[in-house]
Amino acid sequence: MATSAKILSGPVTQFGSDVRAGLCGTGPKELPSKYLYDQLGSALFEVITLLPEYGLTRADERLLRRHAKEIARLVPGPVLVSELGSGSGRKTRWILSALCQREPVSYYPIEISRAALALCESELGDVGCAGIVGVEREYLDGLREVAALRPDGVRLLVLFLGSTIGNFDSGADARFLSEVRGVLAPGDSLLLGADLVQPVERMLQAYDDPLGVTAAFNLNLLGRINRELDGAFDLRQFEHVARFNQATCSIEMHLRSKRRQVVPVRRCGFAATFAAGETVWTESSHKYTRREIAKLAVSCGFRPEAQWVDQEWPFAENLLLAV
Ligand code: AVI
Repeated sequence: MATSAKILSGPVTQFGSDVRAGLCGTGPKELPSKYLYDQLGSALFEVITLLPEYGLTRADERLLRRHAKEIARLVPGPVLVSELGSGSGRKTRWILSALCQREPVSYYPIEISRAALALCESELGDVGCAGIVGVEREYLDGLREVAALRPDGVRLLVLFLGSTIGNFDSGADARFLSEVRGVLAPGDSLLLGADLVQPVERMLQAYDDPLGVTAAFNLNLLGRINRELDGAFDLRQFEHVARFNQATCSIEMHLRSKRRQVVPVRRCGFAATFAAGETVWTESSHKYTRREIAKLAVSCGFRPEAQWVDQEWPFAENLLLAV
């Protein structure tokens, strides 16, 4: 079938138009990494966090558990806590519990997925003194709403954990942190988790595990196109590729076409043509240096207050004060 073949099409969603733009342009093919997280993708990501090769999430949680009291001491109260991307809420309990020992705290997780918010509310329901209000919004819209709700004299503590900051394109991390800073007032804080650079082989193993869970997580994006956009991807005709990009200091995930193929995406009314060996870039995961995080924070209007680094897996928890 030629690329221009006419195919029955229905109403096109944002997902549909992003898929068309990513697969039909003249340049290298790419798909936004946020689409990796449908229900199946989110479940696969939860499994990734349990893999022996992927130490990032465990390091994040260890740091929060070990230093929660100190973090609570460094964030003067009264405080309202908001989290960008709550995930399962498992890591957040340590911080909330520590803060709640001082005074009652309200917690506003911000997520575009209602299912994730529900999971987080049930995970943290027993923390006790924390009132939990899920905010089903994009990060910045949600944060603006939460900031507008804060009573006089109450500071905001924003949690951005798990090194999601590393999934922004190069330069977009700084733009995003500057926008977060723009919503905050001087004296508010941001707790930022960031994965650090380590030997390339170890980083590659974390994104190309022998069990194939990360491969399934990546390939599921094509499965999602099949399910939601009536695509005709044969997942066995693509393979997961993880590579280290030295220039951007990122691990990249790609999907490589095993042969030349033309794949209709019927609901969007197009077909994508792949050459043998051609790749679709699906995610970048930037790895930071400790100093880079401090420089980034300062350039975005924060003062680095404290940094904790895990002993087993190079990961940094950073407490940043809005100045
Ligand atoms: C969510 N994010 C920080 C993960 C990461 O490590 O970049 C997503 C992920 N992709 C593959 N494995 C995990």
